[in-house]
Amino acid sequence: MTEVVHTPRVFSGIQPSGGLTLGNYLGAMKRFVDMQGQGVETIYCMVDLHAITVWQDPAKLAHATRELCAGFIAAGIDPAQSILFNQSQVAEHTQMAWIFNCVARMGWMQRMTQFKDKAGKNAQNASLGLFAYPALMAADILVYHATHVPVGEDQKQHLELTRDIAIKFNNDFGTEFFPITEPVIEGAATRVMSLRDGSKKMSKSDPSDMSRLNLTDDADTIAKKIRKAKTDPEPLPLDIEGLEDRPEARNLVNIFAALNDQGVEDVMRDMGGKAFSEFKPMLADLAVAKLSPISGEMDRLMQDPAEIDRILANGADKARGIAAPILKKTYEIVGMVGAGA
Ligand code: AQP
Repeated sequence: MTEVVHTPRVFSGIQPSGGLTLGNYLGAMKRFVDMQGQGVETIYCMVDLHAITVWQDPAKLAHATRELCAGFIAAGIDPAQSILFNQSQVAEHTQMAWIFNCVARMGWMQRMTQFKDKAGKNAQNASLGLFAYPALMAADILVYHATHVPVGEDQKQHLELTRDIAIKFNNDFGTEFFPITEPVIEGAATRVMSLRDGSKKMSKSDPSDMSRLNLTDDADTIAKKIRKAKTDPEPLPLDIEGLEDRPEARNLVNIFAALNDQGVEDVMRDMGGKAFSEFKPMLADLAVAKLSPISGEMDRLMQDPAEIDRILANGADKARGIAAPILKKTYEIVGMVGAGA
């Protein structure tokens, strides 16, 4: 069999499960922007079907989807250069997910740490959708034959599962139809941690608003959250090695580096030895300078929700144009009558 070479294509998604956090911005969105305009097709999705794996108030879900779209555009995603849409408008995602539900094994899903974290002690009461989430995520990616997926570190396990699904499908059906997708996890902020607990990731759904910076926070709120961020009593160490075993200090330094487009070593060269009382206001100023223009632009875009809906519908049309033939071919490979017609 001749080896199939898949054209490079980037896909990634974010759940409209609440406001955007600094973790989503630095771990995902900022890197989505970097990948745009590099001569590779970029597809970015508001994954509303993933969001409903845990309860979402319908009105809030619609608002969060539009706000997320505004966030993408405010952060620098250009709907003329990237395909920008919400998942539920392209039915091919769920159709492909069913095929993958039948390829993935129960044991694979049971190993997923995100399910264990989100379901908590009450796994029997979690939705079936939360359990099957990684198969839908594999469908999101593979229904576009995406070869590269920029994500934060927390999504690594799900991407490995996507690769396992592609490999098993290809083996089962004797084909090389699906690419073996590469995760793109790089930079200082692939894992932004909670401001209240350096061992937990910063998350939209953390019950404490003080644990995260939201892209919609105003300057005073950002300064207050950073001032109150948990730290230890020691000043910053003199070098990067000194950050080991100091998760809160390491997190703030990582955030500074990522916001300032610097390496962690460079930040330590400039900031090593400073007390937190000196470093935190500098971090707050930097965060305000970088995030305020984004939140201002989000506000402006949210004044015209009809325009956002037009952008999403237009993006969905373009997305369907890629996904429909890939789904059709998948059905044909699986043996569904009528798929080849
Ligand atoms: N703390 C983080 N550090 C780095 N990257 C992060 N991402 C999320 N949190 C961090 C990245 O953001 C992208 C979108 O994530 P998502 O919204 O699909 O779901 P998530 O990873 O579960 O994010 P949240 O904020 O924790 O949402 P909830 O609370 O609803 O579960 C992904 O690329 C992710 O890596």
